[in-house]
Amino acid sequence: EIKACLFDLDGVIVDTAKYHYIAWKELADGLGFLFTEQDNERLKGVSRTASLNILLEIGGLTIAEEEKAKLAEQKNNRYVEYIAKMDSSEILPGALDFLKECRTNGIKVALGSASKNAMTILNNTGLTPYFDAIIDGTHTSAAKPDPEVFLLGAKALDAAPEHCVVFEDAEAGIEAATRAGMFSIGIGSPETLSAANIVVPSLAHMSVSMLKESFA
Ligand code: B16
Ligand code: MG
Repeated sequence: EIKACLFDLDGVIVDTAKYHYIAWKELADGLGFLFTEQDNERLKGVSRTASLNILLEIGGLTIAEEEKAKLAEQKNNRYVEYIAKMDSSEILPGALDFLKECRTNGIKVALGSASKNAMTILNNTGLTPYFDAIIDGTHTSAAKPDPEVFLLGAKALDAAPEHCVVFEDAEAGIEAATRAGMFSIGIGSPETLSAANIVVPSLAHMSVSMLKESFA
């Protein structure tokens, strides 16, 4: 029986990956190296600090910890400027309808995001009222693939992990769901998300009846 659905934010509900990419690219430009869209794939679902470390590895740079903190802040300031302009038009196809459909069918809904900017994004897109619980990067101490974010979500909804379904676009997120003992639905391509229980291209391809069939 499905009692709760837990949703990743970036790449599942909204496409903020493009803003993360532009902000990281600007940082790389400033540091004097090229950062491509392909490089950016490695940053999806990964925390800010871990993302910076991957970026610096790509640029072949070794940088002191205090300097790293400044660079992460610089990137975040740019990212915050971009997401400040977001509105409901940036909700991904099918996402809002599916959130509503879950609740109509008595399934509770939680956010499970690595982002420390999740509340800004939810408020700007008008999505905050559609969640029964919100767990983001400000509540967690361990990043995905650690299961913490989803376990906290399940706890907030008072649902046991075996009654929870996770929707994720990143490999690290699918691993986190599996480690939490939850059913996982990959949003994206089956090649990158092969560890998920099932994979669909987007939430526009998902319904509660389909979910119940695959969960059974
Ligand atoms: P912030 P998600 C993740 O969000 C993003 O996918 C990832 O690219 C980003 O680095 C991470 O949040 C941290 O975000 O810098 O805003 O705290 O996919 O877990 O919703
Ligand atoms: Mg994501």
